[in-house]
Amino acid sequence: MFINMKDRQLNLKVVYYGPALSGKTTNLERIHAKTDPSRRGELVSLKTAEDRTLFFDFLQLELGKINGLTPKIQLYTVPGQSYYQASRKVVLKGADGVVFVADSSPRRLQENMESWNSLHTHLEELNIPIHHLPLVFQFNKQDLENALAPSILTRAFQTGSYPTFSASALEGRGVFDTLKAIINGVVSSIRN
Ligand SMILES: Nc1nc2c(ncn2[C@@H]2O[C@H](COP(=O)(O)OP(=O)(O)O)[C@@H](O)[C@H]2O)c(=O)[nH]1
Ligand SMILES: [Mg+2]
Repeated sequence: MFINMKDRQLNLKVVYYGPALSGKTTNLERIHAKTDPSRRGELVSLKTAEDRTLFFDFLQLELGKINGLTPKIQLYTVPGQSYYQASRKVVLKGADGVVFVADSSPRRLQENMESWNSLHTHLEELNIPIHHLPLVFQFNKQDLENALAPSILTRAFQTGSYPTFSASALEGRGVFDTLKAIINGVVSSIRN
């Protein structure tokens, strides 16, 4: 969080985290495509030649005023490939909230779990207590014929009290439900 008192702006950072290819970039592309251009910036993507996220994607949204401040939500994604450990940690720094984008494909369960564990490790290293951080789960790729049911994923991740959303970022389902939930979580944690 960063408050610029002069411009009465409140900058909030939300990070889309998850294994490689779970659909994090697709979420931001959907949000970008469906948000009024007057309320959003450009989608900035740093990609490799194979269209993979190299460092992060970035999208800024503007919300209605809160207590006289204009909140700007900055959405980031992390690169999922294991050799980008260090950049994942850098992107997480200063996060006010996290969306964990899980891949519902049964073949990706192991990668999901590794990514979920690495999130815990990074937050610990950054001294961010995970239980104080607003976090929302998205079970993406629910359109796949063999997608794992949300009840199975809920159990696998032991999501506890975290909000969970079924989604197909590809079809545009669940993307804004997820976004609204994390924004609500972040805004109410700041109010406290
Ligand atoms: N079937 C299906 N494919 C998806 C969905 N979301 C993303 N994808 C595909 O998964 C691949 C990786 O998506 P991307 O957003 O680049 O993943 P990232 O590595 O997490 O940023 C792309 O081919 C997407 O089109 C989804 O909801 N359903
Ligand atoms: Mg990506």
